[in-house]
Amino acid sequence: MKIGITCYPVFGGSGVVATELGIALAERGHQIHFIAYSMPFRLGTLSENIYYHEVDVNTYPLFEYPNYSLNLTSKMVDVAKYEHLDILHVHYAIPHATSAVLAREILAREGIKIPVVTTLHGTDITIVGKDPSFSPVVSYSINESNGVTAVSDYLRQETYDRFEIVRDIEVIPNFIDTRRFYRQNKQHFKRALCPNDEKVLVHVSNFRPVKRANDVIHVFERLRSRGVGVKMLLVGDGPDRANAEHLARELGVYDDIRFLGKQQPVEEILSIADVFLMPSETETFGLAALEAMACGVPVVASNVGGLPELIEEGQSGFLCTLGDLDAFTERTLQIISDEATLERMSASARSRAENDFDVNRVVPRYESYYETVLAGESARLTTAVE
Ligand code: GMT
Repeated sequence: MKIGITCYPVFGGSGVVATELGIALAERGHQIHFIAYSMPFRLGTLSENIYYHEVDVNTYPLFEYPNYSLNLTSKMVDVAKYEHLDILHVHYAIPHATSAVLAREILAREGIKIPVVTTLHGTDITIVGKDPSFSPVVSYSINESNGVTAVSDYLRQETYDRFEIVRDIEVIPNFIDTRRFYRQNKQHFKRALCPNDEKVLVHVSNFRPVKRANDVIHVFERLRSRGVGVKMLLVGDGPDRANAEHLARELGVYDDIRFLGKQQPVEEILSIADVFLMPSETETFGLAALEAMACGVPVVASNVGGLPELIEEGQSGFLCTLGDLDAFTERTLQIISDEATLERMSASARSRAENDFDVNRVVPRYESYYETVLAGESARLTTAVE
């Protein structure tokens, strides 16, 4: 198949999933055309079967605000027509699904048929979608797509609850390349960071308020004040990073925390971690947690959103009440204070990633969904789903 993929190419879970999907589909023999405003950051070098088409966000003086959505639509029309695409797969409802639906209608006038598959990732529904003025556009773009997928049961239900949806939504979870994400031997790195054999806590996020980065600092401080030998690595950057650094200084734990900023490859850092902390207010899936699990790192996370679909309580990690810092501290301690527990949970985390979320198990589900959509069999319901 010739597949056009559009995503936000910068740091962020939806861009990562879209890029990894394109790479995996290309390896399986499909021709992939990324259509985005910059090269997706996980793409690395282009290879056979992978093409990149840049969307120019023009700056003509009359347009005080750049017309990203229309520039994207125009590029989709162009690429679909001249590269003879079979399908457009967009990640994120607005504006990507909206642009794709418009491109499909424009192409239809020229006798070119191209179905649109939209994958919902979460913040397009749970955060952006909260602005009521976007609601009709989001509903329209979902309803008018030829196929729609969501990354968890939770997100599927949220979409039905928040919007006027009159079509089916297929759940296809996120996935991980377990050949790339595995526990590597990074003992030299571990020894340099932990001269006294301390345990290592890791948090990876974009430091937006929804990630509750300050909770991670509080948990660390509580462990330190109980005399537990721990260090912490914080990976990523965003609006709350400065707050978190400030809090760490205020609580007197800054010297035992490393703020590493945006890092590639994250799997090397995860390879020396003992526990991954994800105290988020919501997560539709929690891709960063899955990356940690594939590297054999148990996760202590909030019991919210799609996280219970990923983390099996007491096996690959623990789920705590949102904001319950005592629970987060106790559960982390439970894992790191007993070698047998740590080893057992580390092995369970890896198995969970391999057995249920490996790229080779999940990507074929996208392929068969494309076939369903191309055959015109994805259902458009006649009434809204409750
Ligand atoms: O994590 C983010 O805030 C970025 C965001 C995105 O849309 O790029 O991530 C969402 O999609 C990821 C990929 O499907 C999910 O793994 C994240 O859980 C989800 N984030 C939230 O729901 C907050």
